[in-house]
Amino acid sequence: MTDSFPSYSDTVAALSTAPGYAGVGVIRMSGDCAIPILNQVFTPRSRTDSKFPDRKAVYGIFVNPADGTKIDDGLAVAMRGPNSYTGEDVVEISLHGSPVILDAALKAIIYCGATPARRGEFTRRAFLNGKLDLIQAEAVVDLIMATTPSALEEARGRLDRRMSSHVEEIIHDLTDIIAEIEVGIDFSEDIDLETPQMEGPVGRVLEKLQSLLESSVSGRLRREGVRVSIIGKPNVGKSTLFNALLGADRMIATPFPGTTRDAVSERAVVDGMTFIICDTAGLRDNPEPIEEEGIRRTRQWLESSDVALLLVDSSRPLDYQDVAAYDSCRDIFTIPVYNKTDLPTAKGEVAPPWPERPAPIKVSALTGEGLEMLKAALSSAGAEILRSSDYSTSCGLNQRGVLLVEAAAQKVSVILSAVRSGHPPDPEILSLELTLALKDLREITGENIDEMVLDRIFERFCVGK
Ligand SMILES: Nc1nc2c(ncn2[C@@H]2O[C@H](COP(=O)(O)OP(=O)(O)OP(=O)(O)O)[C@@H](O)[C@H]2O)c(=O)[nH]1
Ligand SMILES: [Mg+2]
Repeated sequence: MTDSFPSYSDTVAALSTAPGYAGVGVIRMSGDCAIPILNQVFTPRSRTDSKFPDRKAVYGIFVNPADGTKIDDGLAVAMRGPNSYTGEDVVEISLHGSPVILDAALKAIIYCGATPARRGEFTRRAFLNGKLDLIQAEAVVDLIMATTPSALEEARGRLDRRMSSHVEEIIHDLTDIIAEIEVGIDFSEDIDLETPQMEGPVGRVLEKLQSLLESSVSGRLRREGVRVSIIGKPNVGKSTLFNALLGADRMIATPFPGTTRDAVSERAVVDGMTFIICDTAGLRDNPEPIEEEGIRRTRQWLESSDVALLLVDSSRPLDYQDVAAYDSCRDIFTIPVYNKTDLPTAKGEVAPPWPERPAPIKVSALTGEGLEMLKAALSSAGAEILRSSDYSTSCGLNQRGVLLVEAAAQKVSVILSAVRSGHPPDPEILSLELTLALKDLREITGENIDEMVLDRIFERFCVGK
C-alpha cells in the first residue's frame, strides 16, 4: 500500500440493529477513519454541521461515493475517542430500516475502506482500550440476551461494575499480602515472618472468594433459570411429564422402558419464573451400553440441578429401583411425584423412602390432572431457592469466572491450612502460590488474557455489538 492510500483496515463497520425490515436501521463504524469515511458518504443538510460536531445528531443525505447517487436520508452522530463506546472514533448512522438501503450503505462504507466488523468487535475494542473490563464485556451480551426482567437486572449489575469491584477488592488484598511476604523475603535477616499475622488476611481473602462463589449461584439462577431434573426409573412417565410441563410434544414417550437415551433440556416459564427442565434417561441396573451413557449424563445433569422431580409410577408397586433413584437425589431439593394417577394405585413392595410431609404430588402426566399442583410446588421451590441464594441483591460471575475463582480459592485454602497447621511452607513458595491465585483472579477481569480465550468469549456476541 502506498502513502497516498492510507490503510483503513483498523476501521470496522457493521449493521448494529437486527437484520430485517424495521422503522430505522443503524450502521456503526469504529476506528481512526470512521469520521473521514463519514465525510465521504454523508452530506449534512446544514453547512454548520459540516464538521460533524461531537455527539450531535446531524441530518443529511447518504450518498454512494462511487457515483454520487443518493442512497437515503438520515441522521449521523460522530463520537470522538476516547469518549466513545470503543474508546476510538465512533460513528452511528441511522437510516430507514430497509435491508436494501442498509446493505447498499454498508457496501458504500466498505468501498471507502472500512472492514466488516467481526462478532462482538466493538465491545472487544472497548475491552482492549480499557473502557470495559472482561466481566463488563461479558455482561453486555447477557444484557442483550436476557429473557426475564430479573436476568436483565443481573446483567445490568455486572455492567455497572458491581461484580468487578468485588473481584478487584480481593486482587488488592492478595497483592498486599504478597507484598508483605516479599518484604519479609528481602529483609529476612531483619524481619521475622510471623505466620499468625498471615492467618487473618489469608483467611479473609478465602471468605471473600467463597462469598463470590455464593453470589454467583444466585447470579446464575437469575440469568439462566432454576435447573430442574426429572428423575426416575424407566417407563414411569418422565418424558410424558416433560412434554406436559412444556406444553409441547417435545420428547418421544413410549410403553417401552429405556426410550429416552439422552438428557434433553428446555426452558419453561412457570408462574413467571424461568426454569430449565431436563428430561433424563431412566435410572436402572444393568443398562445396555447406550443407556449406560444416558444414565451417566443423567447423573451429570443432576449434579448441577437445583431441583429434582423424583417420578414414580403409582400404578406399579414401589420397588428398590425407585428408592435408588431417590437416593441419587440426596443432595438436591427433591419433590417426589406420583404419576399415572388415572390408573388404579398399586401397593408398594417397599416403604416410601421420602418423608411423609410435605405429601408427594399426585399427577397424571397423560391427562394433565394434578399438573397445576405440581407447577405450584415447582414455583414455590424455585422461589425458596432464589431466596436462600440472596436473590434480591446479587449479581454473579459466569461459568468462566466461577472456575477461576474456584481455582484461586483452592490455592488460597491450601495455604491457609498450611499456615494454620503451624508448618507453613517457605515464604518463596507462599508468595509463588498466592501469585498464581492472583493470576487466576486477574484473568476474570481480563488482565493478561489469552487471545484464544477472547475469541471464544466474543464469539457469543452478535455482529454490530
Ligand atoms: N395411564 C398413564 N400412562 C402414562 C402416564 N404418563 C406416562 N404414561 C405412559 O407410560 C409410558 C412411558 O412413558 P414415558 O414418558 O416414555 O416414560 P419415561 O419415564 O420417559 O421412560 P424412559 O424414557 O424409558 O425412561 C408411555 O406409554 C406413556 O404413555 C400417565 O399419567 N398415565
Ligand atoms: Mg423418557
